Amino acid sequence: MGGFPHSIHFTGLNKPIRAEHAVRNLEIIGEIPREIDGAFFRAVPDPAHPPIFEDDILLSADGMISRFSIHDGHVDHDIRFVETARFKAERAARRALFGKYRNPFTNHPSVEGVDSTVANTTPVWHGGRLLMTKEDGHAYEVDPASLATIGSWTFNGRLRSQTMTAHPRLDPVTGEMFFFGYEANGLCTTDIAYCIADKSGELVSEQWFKAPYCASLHDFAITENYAIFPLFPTTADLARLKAGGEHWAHQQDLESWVAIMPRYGKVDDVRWFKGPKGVSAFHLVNAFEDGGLVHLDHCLSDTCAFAFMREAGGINRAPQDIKGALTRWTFDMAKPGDSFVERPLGPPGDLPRLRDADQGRAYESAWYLTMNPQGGPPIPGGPVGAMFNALVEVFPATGRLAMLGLKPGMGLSEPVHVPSRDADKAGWLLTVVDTQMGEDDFRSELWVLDAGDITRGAVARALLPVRARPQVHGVWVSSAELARTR
Ligand code: V55
Ligand code: FE
Repeated sequence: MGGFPHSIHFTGLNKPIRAEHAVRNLEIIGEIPREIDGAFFRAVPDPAHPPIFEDDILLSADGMISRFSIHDGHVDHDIRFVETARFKAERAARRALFGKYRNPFTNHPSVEGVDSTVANTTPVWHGGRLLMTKEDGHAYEVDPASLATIGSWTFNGRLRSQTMTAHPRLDPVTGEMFFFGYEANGLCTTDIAYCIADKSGELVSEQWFKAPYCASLHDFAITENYAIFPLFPTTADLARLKAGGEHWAHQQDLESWVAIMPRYGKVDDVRWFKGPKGVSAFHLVNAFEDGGLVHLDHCLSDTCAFAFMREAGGINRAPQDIKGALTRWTFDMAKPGDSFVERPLGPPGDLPRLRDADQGRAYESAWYLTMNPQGGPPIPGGPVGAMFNALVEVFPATGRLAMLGLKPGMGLSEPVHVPSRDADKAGWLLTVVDTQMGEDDFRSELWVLDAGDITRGAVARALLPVRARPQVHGVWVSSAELARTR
């Protein structure tokens, strides 16, 4: 085939850009607070080549690493492809060689055995290394200064799991990184690897356990004493893959499960709790302990957010008919049994951001993206095809909500939090905001918000001279931390 498909995954804000660039001194409106000093790294999927299949999706696009460097009120932007083995093979051939999303049976025979991950989901900073992750494979290490790709990161060859999540959890007190890999023993296997890296980045623990089915295990959570793995019934099937089908199909009639184990304990001590049928969450805000209770706060929906996963499961549901809420599941660890209590905490949404220091602890507030009732129809773009147009701060203990709703024709991406030097101050949020100017014409800006009062809107904006494609996740790394690069 010739060019890019005309589907939502390749048009509008999702129209491929594919250009690596370095822009110095972005035009600034307002004043960037001087205490913001560091780098905002973002994972931006962008397909380097037109796909083999017309129905290809954004989740398959090659990872690009974007960086806003902020010093003394100035902002620079750089973006480069992560040069994965897959990217290099396709670049040499000047065409796509990998087929459908995570289906190796649809790949060109010339790439058999070539690492297929696209490293397009989350930039992770740990142990002085910058990693670009994707849950279907190993992370790629990237040089945080040049953004050059260093190579596949397997913890010095020690990680046995064939995969690593894009959502590790970093303990703010111990500096450890807790993470997992699912399909750890290969395609469609039910093995989950639960791993811990110490604060220097060395793998110190890897244990495997079995899941009741091969679930799309996108995120997990830690508390001071537990590791928590929620399994939602979006499942993989080898026969379907061999027949050229989708990796994932959502199963509306299958139970969800939550595995909870002592975070430094043995996987044999996993306790399984049975949850509602057919529900789905990709992102967890946080988990924490409250006496003998464990609370898990997450972005829950009554079905899967991705249309292609619903359709593969025979579910016909319009996006506007999907119901959800920011939801708390509470587990009483002192009681036997496999049940738990559910209550809503906030409006439906996704892409939550917690202060790093609150990870695994009781927290006062967190932020996530939602829809502004006054924001008009969402602008097309992003992995699910529609951009969020409001940011909310939720205070679970009081139920208070603060909202920044964008105007019609605007959308925003997951924010990062920049702590203030003054511990009493709330710090700042950084988020990329896109505004539709014409049919295929968008303007992209980096907004700086006051984390103590998001309703004020941007306190400063840095204007990109070219449109940006939607990011997935991002991370803030201060200059002090970057000085610890290995
Ligand atoms: C997600 C994102 C992915 C993926 C699977 O946000 C799930 C959910 C950007 O890639 O491959
Ligand atoms: Fe994610």
